[in-house]
Amino acid sequence: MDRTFVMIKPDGVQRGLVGEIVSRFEAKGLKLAGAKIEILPEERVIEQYREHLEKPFFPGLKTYIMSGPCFLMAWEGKGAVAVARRMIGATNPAEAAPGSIRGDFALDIGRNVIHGSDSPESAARELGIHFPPGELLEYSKIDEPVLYE
Ligand code: IDP
Ligand code: MG
Repeated sequence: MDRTFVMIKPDGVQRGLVGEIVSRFEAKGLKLAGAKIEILPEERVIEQYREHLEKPFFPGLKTYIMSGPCFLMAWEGKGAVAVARRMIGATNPAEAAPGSIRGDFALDIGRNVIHGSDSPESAARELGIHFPPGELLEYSKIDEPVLYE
């Protein structure tokens, strides 16, 4: 099964959106393999966003991500990476489709509530940054026989 890394950013945590967002992924049928609330240290923010280090928005992005607790999750299921990205919506919430998380809960590209890995390779890399070996669980869930063909 595919796994993806999803993180509710500090604005989402402060705005009380953790339960709503977890609910959406659960209702979709994805399985939670790991979750924790954490204030990220600088090294892990830099690792997470290494492709953006030279971008003009990076200093602001780093300050934003470290401004308070994030809620980190590993979600598992068929096509989990692409499915989660679609549920999260476009990077700029002003353009994100209604029904997506960013489309429903945000307005500003610099405060877009949530992160999701953009490919299976990024997912493996990002899960490795934030969840040490052994922290992600493997278990069966009672809905699996009716969820999948
Ligand atoms: P993504 O989160 O949809 O994958 P990326 O282009 O990878 O989008 O950008 C990573 C994060 O950097 C965004 O989610 C957003 O928080 C921030 N970001 C991207 N572009 C801008 C910008 O133009 N201004 C401010 N923040 C930005
Ligand atoms: Mg990205």
